[in-house]
Amino acid sequence: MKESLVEFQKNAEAELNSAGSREELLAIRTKYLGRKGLLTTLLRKIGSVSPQQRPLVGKLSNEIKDVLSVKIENALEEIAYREKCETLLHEKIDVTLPGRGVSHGRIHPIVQMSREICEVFSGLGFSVVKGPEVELSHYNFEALNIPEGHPARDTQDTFYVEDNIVLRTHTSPVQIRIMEKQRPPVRIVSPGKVYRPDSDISHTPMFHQIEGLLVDKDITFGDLKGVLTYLLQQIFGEGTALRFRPSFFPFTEPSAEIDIQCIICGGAGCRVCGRSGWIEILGAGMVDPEVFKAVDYDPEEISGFAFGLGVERIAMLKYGISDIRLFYENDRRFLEQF
Ligand code: 2NL
Repeated sequence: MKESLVEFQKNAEAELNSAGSREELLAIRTKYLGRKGLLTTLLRKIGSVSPQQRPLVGKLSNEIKDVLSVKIENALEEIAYREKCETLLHEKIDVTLPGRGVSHGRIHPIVQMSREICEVFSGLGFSVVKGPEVELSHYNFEALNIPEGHPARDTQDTFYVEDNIVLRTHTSPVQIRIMEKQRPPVRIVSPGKVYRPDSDISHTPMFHQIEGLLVDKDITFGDLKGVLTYLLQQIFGEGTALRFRPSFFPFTEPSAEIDIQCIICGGAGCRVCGRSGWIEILGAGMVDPEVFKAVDYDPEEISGFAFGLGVERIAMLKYGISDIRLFYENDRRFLEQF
């Protein structure tokens, strides 16, 4: 029995020494030490050993089992170590390579332009006010002296949500809502998105508008002229020449359109200004008494001026952009210039 065990150990070690892979080592462990392995088979014959010898044989078999287990364990670890070295040798990481870089967003040029304009008015004591984009037609039309049947209310010019609910076509309704709640003096500008069913190189169905309103005792057309001249000189430069032309809006009387001297050709005449040398930039006027009556202000006691401008239009002129759609294509090569 003892000889069989020694022989068993010798065979197992010989196989172990020539084993090169993890699979071979595992197979050897199963073959020699497994539950149905050779050692188990050998020990079944312990019955034939004399009772005095049995403990010695038992001890020897345990020692052999331990020695073999440790050798297999060590050989497995050795293989794992070699594999790891191999991996590290091939999977080199170059820690000196530059990183991927974190790109950051920026404020959209239209929002930048809108903030720049609002800041001019904040400096003059105006408050910046916001309101809903889905609006009752009362605030978008009636209160602004645009009665039912007026062409501006046509479905050609307005997005209707329901019979009496529209996407606002200007930000004036925000100002009507403020006047309803607040007595004069009122000094506000209302920036925001507005909607009209238009689409070409100078119109998008959504665009940004800023309207302004100043109401107090004794406000005159001279105040309008002074404030808007100051605005345009802040935005386009001190020397910018302006032209005030008579015009018409249902909500102002008298009304004016304001042109700046063409900043592309300096007034000589070009494609941008239609050879006239002037570019329309603002609409404005003295608030119509009908509008004051709609918000319960007394037109005999107070007066005011109001104006409206398109932010995209101003940004296009200021930065020489010929197609409004560039603002809405999200091409980073365009946006990153601002
Ligand atoms: C334009 C013309 C304008 C107004 C907007 C206004 C607002 C109230 C009362 C009276 Cl609450 N008027 N806004 C006045 C004149 C012109 O906009 O061409 N916008 C792009």
